[in-house]
Amino acid sequence: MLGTYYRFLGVMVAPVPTSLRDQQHPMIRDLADRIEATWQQYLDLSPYRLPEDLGYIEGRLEGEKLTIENRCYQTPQFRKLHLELARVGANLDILHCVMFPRPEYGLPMFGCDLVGGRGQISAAIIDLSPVAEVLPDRYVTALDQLPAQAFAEERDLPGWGTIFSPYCRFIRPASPAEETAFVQLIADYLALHCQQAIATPAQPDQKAGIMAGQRHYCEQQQKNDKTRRVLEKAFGEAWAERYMTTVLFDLPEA
Ligand code: BLA
Repeated sequence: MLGTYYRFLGVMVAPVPTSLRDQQHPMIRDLADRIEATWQQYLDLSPYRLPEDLGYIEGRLEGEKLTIENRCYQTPQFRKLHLELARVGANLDILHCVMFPRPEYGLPMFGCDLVGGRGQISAAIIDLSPVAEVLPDRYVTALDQLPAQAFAEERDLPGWGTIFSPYCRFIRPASPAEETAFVQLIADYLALHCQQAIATPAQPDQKAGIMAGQRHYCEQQQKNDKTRRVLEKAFGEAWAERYMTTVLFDLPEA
């Protein structure tokens, strides 16, 4: 997380901390800033402890350095807010974000992923995914009120993507203007979700069904071979399995 130490008046001085995001694709940097600002605007954040060794991680993928930086919070409505930035050498830039509601709250799963390399974002995905058959009515009403957005290159969802809602958008941005528009779209989904979440009462009697829905969401996401491959090549199979099941898509505790 820290840059290299430098010498000042003959003593070694700790550098100003730099964040990985300052080196990443501008779309990733902008979205990371928007996500954190929106969380702070609407939610009552407190720290969330990741397993000791999994906050900041470095590995090697085909001779290139893989760096992962995690930011996690919890709130009264969410057991975990997870924002992850990752970079492989200068070739692969990733933003991954998932908001896990507490099992007393019948809220959908907010998830987004930006994947890019060599100056181009190849995959940009956003969804509010239901943990029941369909999204709550008030989400449908609010999502229908967002301005319609067209993008030149819509991408097809993979086979495991049955968890996504009809409001899921998966694109390859065709221009900087589309990158900006997609960041705005994600920010709109996020603000809508935070507003809904803080207005939603807890439903302790629905806990079992909500947990089953979250478990299904996580199990499907764990089938994303593209994510798994990147992690396996840098850290090995067992580590990738542990990371995918304890940090990226951990199941709610019974
Ligand atoms: C795709 N995810 C990808 C790709 C890579 C990663 C390399 C392929 C990019 C492309 O096809 O252009 C890698 N993503 C990662 C890694 C991490 C990550 C290493 O988050 C974390 C360390 N993925 C998510 C979430 C969603 C998601 C929350 O983490 C959706 C809400 C979706 N990523 C997603 C989808 C694809 C993808 C749908 C395309 C998969 C495919 O086409 O097979």
